[in-house]
Amino acid sequence: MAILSTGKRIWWNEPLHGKEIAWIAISILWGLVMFGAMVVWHFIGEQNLSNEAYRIEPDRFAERTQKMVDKFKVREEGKTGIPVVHPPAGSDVYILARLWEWWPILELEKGQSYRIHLSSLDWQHGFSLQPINMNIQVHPNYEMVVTMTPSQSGEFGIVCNEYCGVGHHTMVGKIYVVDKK
Ligand SMILES: [Cu+2]
Repeated sequence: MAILSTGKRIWWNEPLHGKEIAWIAISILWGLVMFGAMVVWHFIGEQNLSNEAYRIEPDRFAERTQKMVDKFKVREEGKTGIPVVHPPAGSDVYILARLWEWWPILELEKGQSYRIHLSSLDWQHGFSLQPINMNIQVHPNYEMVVTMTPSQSGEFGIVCNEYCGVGHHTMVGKIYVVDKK
């Protein structure tokens, strides 16, 4: 036995009910509102970054990071052996992500701008600057470039917020912001 009686089987020829048209209109309009909100929120929400992205080979990115470290290393972090780098204001600064570290540690000056380059040498990681909560996806073969101007001095943590394996929770980096020398 059919679910519908023979007379009602050609349901697509039935005229639309007024209420149905109203709901379709509401959902289309709401979709447009949400679409517009994405654009508006970029400007007033203070959440989305106006960052740039470029293709780059992991080896090339590692090379550039190493070059910066060799040039501007000022000390090592405690007994960890991780270099702390104090790059000149306005320069290109590199932080690489790999299993399981953010390398190197940066020392930036308050009120100065830096072009921060982020990329991964292995697989996807998530750059999350705390406690400001600035978040950027970090992928191998792409570099994200974002201009940062630290507005307060102190110690800032970088955590990985994309699960990247057994050492994920230990993937913690650091940025020092110091008063201008
Ligand atoms: Cu990670």
